[in-house]
Amino acid sequence: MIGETAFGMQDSGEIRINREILHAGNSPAHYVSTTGSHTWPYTNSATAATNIQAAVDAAATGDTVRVDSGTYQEGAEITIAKAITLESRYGADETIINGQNAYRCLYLSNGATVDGFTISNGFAVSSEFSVSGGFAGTGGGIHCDGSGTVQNCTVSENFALAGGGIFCRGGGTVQNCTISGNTTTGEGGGIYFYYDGTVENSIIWNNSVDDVVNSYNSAVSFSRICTTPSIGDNCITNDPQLVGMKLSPSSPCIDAGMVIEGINTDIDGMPRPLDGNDDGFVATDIGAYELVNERADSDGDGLSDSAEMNSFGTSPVNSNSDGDPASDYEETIADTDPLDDSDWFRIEAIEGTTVWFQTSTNRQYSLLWSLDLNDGQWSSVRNQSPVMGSGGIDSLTDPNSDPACFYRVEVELP
Ligand SMILES: [Ca+2]
Ligand SMILES: [Ca+2]
Ligand SMILES: [Ca+2]
Ligand SMILES: [Ca+2]
Repeated sequence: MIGETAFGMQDSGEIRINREILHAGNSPAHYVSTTGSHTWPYTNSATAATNIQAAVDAAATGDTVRVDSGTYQEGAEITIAKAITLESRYGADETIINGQNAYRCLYLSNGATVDGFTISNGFAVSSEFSVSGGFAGTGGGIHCDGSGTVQNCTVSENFALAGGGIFCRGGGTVQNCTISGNTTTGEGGGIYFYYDGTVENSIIWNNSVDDVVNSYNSAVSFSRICTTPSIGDNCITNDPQLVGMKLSPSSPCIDAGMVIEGINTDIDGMPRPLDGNDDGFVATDIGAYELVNERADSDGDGLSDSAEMNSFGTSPVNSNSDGDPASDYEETIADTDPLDDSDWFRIEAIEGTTVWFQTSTNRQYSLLWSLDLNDGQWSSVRNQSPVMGSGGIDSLTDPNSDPACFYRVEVELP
């Protein structure tokens, strides 16, 4: 077979086309799913790649690779050597990159970002240089080579000759991560910096033989870290009281962290910051997880954070989740949909002394009247008891047509 390339005519019995190095047109997102059809360029859930590396290879600078829940064991380290974002769709608890105790989990360079994964069982022991160019025996979980950002990840049970969890060589940024239970036989059980790097709002605790090594005391910025011994500004050296990788309610990391621009959820997609110690002030927790305090009402709308997330599905950091004229609290009282901006309790029409309004079968309604809107005095209409809603448009009529007045409908639990 004869073909022409930039180097002239070539004669070969075989032509190989590696399309995976080409960008797939206008496809800013590429998908990964264990149940995908693995159809290049993996631009939706149905055609998703079944391994992360394939979708990374199909992505171009600025693209995002979105990964469905699952455990990804790809038989070799995942190399991301371009400025793309690899993110989990449903949080780190459900999205695991597992090195099978045989190879490093992730290699990052050239501005790659990883967001929302559990990184575990990575293994880096070779004294050789790896295929990707980095030191092969460093960073059992993740190796950042010159750059790379790791956000909202837990890094645990990884092993390397240096930097058991993470190794940063000449750069690398770690934000809102919890790094615990990693091991090295050298230095930097949790994380090892070899010149330059940044760590913010992260827990690095209970790694062996140590947590953090900043070799040559180079220009690494540490802010709001929980580790020991103390390093950087506002370091917490007390036990973070981890339960698994989450915080216990008495952890010193609760409300002790910093807001990082562009990150407004925790590792599980929980909005942050929340008021974790119920002192009336919201603040980010250190580490990957934001703790929900059973009593706290972070947005001050009258509903507790836990009730909003577990019962109503409303935002614990927004007093009016759907932006309609009624607050989350008012909608729960009126039994309207707090996530539908076309649904809130209101008077639909008034004809004479009859008032029309949308009702719920779980609420009762009564008619109030006032002679003067300015004095704010409202009274129940005489000779009328509250009525249960029908679920449709209902009405209440004031049998007293005199004197002329204003009306209001009150809704309450029966
Ligand atoms: Ca908090
Ligand atoms: Ca609330
Ligand atoms: Ca709310
Ligand atoms: Ca609504």
